[in-house]
Amino acid sequence: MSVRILVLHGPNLNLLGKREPEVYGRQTLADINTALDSLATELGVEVETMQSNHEGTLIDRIHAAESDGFSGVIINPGGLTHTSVALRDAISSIALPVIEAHLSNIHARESFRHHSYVAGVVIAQVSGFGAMSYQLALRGLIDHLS
Ligand code: CA2
Repeated sequence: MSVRILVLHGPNLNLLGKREPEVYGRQTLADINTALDSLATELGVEVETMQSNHEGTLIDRIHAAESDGFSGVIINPGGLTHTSVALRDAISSIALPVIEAHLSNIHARESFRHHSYVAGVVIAQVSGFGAMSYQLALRGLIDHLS
């Protein structure tokens, strides 16, 4: 059975490509997911993607990730990055490696985006490469697992 990676997109990321293209680019979430699928095939792994605007739904998926058969998780927590102790606790409660991905460079934006609650409990943060942040996160996670 091949390695399976769970990719979680947090609140408002369903709006990608439809609003604020100057900040987040023109690619839609569907475009990002399709590109991730292609890279996964190239790397010989499987990805499952999921977007939710609800903190609890994301936390439930994180809790279940290991029993659902995933080997690792990539998450863009969206605005929850800067607010959610609960999301951090969920990530820290699982044994799987987790990578934090951001489209924009959160450290070059407003000061309230400079702090990430999850950064201390993930194996790496990829920030600022646009849609490619997810691709780099997948490559890094697969390298980490092998
Ligand atoms: O750069 C990222 O990936 C972020 O996680 C995106 C979040 C933001 O709160 C973080 O600071 C950085 C925002 C996601 C909302 O995306 C939108 C896309 C289009 C239009 C409006 C929001």
